[in-house]
Amino acid sequence: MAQKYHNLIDGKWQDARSGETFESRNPANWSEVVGVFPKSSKVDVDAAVAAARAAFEKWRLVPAPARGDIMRKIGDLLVQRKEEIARLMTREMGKVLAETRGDVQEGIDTAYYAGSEGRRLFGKTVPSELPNKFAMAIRVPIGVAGIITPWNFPMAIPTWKMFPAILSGNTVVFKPASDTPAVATLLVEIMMEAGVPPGVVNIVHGGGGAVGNAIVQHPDIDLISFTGSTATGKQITRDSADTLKRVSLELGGKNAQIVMDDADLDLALDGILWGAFGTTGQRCTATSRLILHDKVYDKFMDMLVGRAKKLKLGDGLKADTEVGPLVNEGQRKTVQSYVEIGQKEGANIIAGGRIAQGGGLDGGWFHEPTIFTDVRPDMRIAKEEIFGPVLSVLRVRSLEEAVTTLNNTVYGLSSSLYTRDINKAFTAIRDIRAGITYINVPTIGAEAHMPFGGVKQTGNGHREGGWTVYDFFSEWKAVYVDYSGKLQRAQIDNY
Ligand code: UN1
Repeated sequence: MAQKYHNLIDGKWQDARSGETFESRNPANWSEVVGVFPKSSKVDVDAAVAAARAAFEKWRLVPAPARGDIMRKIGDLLVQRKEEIARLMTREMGKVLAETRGDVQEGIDTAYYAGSEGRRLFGKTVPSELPNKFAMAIRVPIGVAGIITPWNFPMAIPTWKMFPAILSGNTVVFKPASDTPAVATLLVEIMMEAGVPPGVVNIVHGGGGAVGNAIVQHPDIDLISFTGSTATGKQITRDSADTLKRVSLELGGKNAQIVMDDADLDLALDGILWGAFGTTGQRCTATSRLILHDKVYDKFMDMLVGRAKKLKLGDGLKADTEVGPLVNEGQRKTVQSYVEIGQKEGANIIAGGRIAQGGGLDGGWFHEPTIFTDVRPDMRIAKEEIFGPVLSVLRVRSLEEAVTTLNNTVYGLSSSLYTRDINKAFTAIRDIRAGITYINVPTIGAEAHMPFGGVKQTGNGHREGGWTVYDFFSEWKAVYVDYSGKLQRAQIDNY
C-alpha cells in the first residue's frame, strides 16, 4: 500500500476537508505509486492562512538570530537525511541520483545561509540633515507568504523561498507541485522537527487551479513567490492585482550556450551535454539552444552527435543512468509536439527525435535526447521554452551575431559563452540580456548564495538566492529619532 500523506495546518497533520485524494507516481515506472495526498480546495487554504496569520503575530517577535538557530538545525537534519530525500526525489520526479543529491545540497546551503543571515539582516544608518536627530532604515517582516513551487527542483526551490521568508519573520502557506508532494512533505516534517513553531509553516497539497488560485487571491496573504511557467506567472500577476500583493516570479527560459571558434571544444562539449540533457532538459536554466561558430561547426557537431547518441537513459536510481524520464505524460507530449513543430518548420533532426522504447523504458515517460540543426532564429523551436531534452543548433559567424541571436527571445534567464578570449568574454557579459551569464560554464548550476533570476519575461525583477532574496521577504521601514527636544522641520528649518 502506498503511503498516505497529509496537509499540515497549524501544526496538525490532516486530510483535505473534502476527503478527496490524488496520487504521486514514479515517472520511470508509472505503475509505482509513491504516495497518496489530500486533494485540497479553498477551505483548506483558508484554514492554513488563518493559522499562518495567527502565528505571524508571535513569530515576528522572535529574534532573528533565534530563527537562524532553527535554520541551522534544519540544515543539520537535511545533511543527515540527504540520501533518503534524494532517493525519494528520484522516485518521485525521475532525475538521476547525483542530481537529486545536488538538489538536496542546494537546500542545505540555503539553510545554512539563512542561519547566518539571522545574525545579519543588515539595515542602514544614515546621517540626518538636522542636528540631534538619528535616521535609520530597518527590515521588518511583511506577513503571510504564499509559496508555490514546481516539481523540477522539489527541495532547492521550496527552500530558496521558505527559508528566507521564515528567517525574515514571515509565516508561510506552501503549495508544492502536485508531481512532487512527497519530497515537499518530508521537507516540512524536517522543518517542524527542527523547531519551526506550529502555524509558521503550513502545507496544502493539490492542484494549481484549486489551491494555487485560492492562495493567489486570498486577501490575507501579503506575498507570493512563484516559480513556474510564464503563462501562469502572468495569470498570477493579474489575479493578485486586487489585493496588491508583492509578487516574485521565476518563469520560463530559452537559454543558450555560445561556442566561439577559439573555444576549448572538449570543455564546451561537456558543457552542452550537461546543460541540455542534464535533468532531462527540465530546468528553467537548461540549455535549449546551441549557438555555434561557423568555423568549428562541423567539427563540434560531429563530437556532439557522437556523445549525445551514447547517453544512457534509464531509471535515475541506477548507477549508470545519465538521463532520466520526463516527469509525466503531459511533459512528454509537449516534447513530442515540439519535435513535430521543428520538423514542420524545416529543421533537421540529427540525434534522437523519438520516444525511447525497449530496454526497460516502456513503463516510464522516456524520450531520446534530441538535436535539431538548420534552425533559424524565427522558428518556434528557437524561441519557445520546451522543458525537455531538445537542443536547437544555430550557426553564426561572429560574436556580435551570436549575442544578437542569443538575445532573440522573450526570455532572459541564463546564458553561456565558451571562448578563450577575455575581450570577447567581457563584451558578451556587457551585451547579453540575461539574469545569469556563465563564461566557460554551462547554463545550469547556479550557486545558492548568488542572485538568481532573469530579465524580460523570465520574471518581474526580483531575485532569489543569496542576500538579494531578503529584499523580497522584508519591508524597509525608515525610522527617525529626534532627540533635540524641539520641533525641527526637515527641508525648512535647515535651509
Ligand atoms: C530551476 O530550474 O528552476 O542553476 C532552478 C541551476 C540550479 C537551479 C535551477 N541550481 O541550474
